[in-house]
Amino acid sequence: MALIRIPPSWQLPERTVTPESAFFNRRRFLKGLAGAGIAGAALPLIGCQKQKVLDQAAIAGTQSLAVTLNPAFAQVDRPLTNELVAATYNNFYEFGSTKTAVWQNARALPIDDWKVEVTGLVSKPQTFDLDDLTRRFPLEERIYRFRCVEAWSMVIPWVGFPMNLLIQAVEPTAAAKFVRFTSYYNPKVTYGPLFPPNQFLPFPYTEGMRLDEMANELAFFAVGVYGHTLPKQHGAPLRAVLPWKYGFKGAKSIVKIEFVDRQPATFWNTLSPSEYKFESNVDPAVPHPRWSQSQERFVGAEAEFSWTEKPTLKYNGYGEYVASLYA
Ligand SMILES: Nc1nc2c(c(=O)[nH]1)N[C@H]1C(S)=C(S)[C@@H](COP(=O)(O)O)O[C@H]1N2
Ligand SMILES: [Mo]
Repeated sequence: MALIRIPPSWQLPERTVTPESAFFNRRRFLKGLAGAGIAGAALPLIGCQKQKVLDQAAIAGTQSLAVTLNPAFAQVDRPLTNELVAATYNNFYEFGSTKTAVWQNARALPIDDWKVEVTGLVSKPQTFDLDDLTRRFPLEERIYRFRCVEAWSMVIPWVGFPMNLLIQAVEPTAAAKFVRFTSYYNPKVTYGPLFPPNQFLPFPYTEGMRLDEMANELAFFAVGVYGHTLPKQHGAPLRAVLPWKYGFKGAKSIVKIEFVDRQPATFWNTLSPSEYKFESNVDPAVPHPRWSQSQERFVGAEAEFSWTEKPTLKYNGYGEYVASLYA
């Protein structure tokens, strides 16, 4: 059992407040004027992160996966994030906007008998269950940098398979130019940052990318992390991992994958297009409208919530793989 100390919010410098959450809270405040009861009830979510004792409960229910580490992605220039820190500091707005509480709320996600529908402009549309995916596509482990648009970062060992294998299996037609991912959504389970009814946010969570980006070697579907199946808060049983893009591009708990001919509408881009671009490649030279992206807080090398400042790298350090996509 590890003891994790989350500094009270008054100990955090201003720049460490969580901007995606802040956006939600601001929005909740504005929209909440129309429904003051809901807004009032939700306000205690803000700034109540004190001390928290962590134990293996955060990764309970996962099953170990036998995998080999892909030598091309065997290490980065910094240590792995502590598993229990990663498992207790999550963005998954379907389960609230308090990062340290998502792992408990996400226990409600029903992941048995999961189905992923692959549809749209493909020659072989198919609905996969999890066994189909893991039997058909050999699993491998990859250690990737992870960079949230909020300027914190981690290093995570994912288990999964390259997205390109799925592309080959469903054979997109010549008309397919983009892909869109849709996350699980059921307002009875995924009540989101507002208490229901939640009519203001464009759920279900959707994300997307160009087809040639999806075919890039780095683009990855994760079914596991740290050598076992994904805990629910990380987006079980299947989530996207795109390490050269900001973390919000990696949709969690995917139920649908659609191949389309036009750039699809996506969750964050719909909410605030100037802040959350469709492309959203990590770039230290392009500030978010409300904060700089030149530095990041690398989180969790210790078994507690702590960070070290690091310079942000263009494409999150993956330029040799992806820069040619944007030439
Ligand atoms: N469905 C869904 N996917 C999501 C999110 C979300 O709120 N809902 N948050 C995104 C954001 S902002 C980040 S930083 C990562 C966080 O992944 P992690 O909690 O596994 O570290 O998930 C991304 N995928
Ligand atoms: Mo994020």
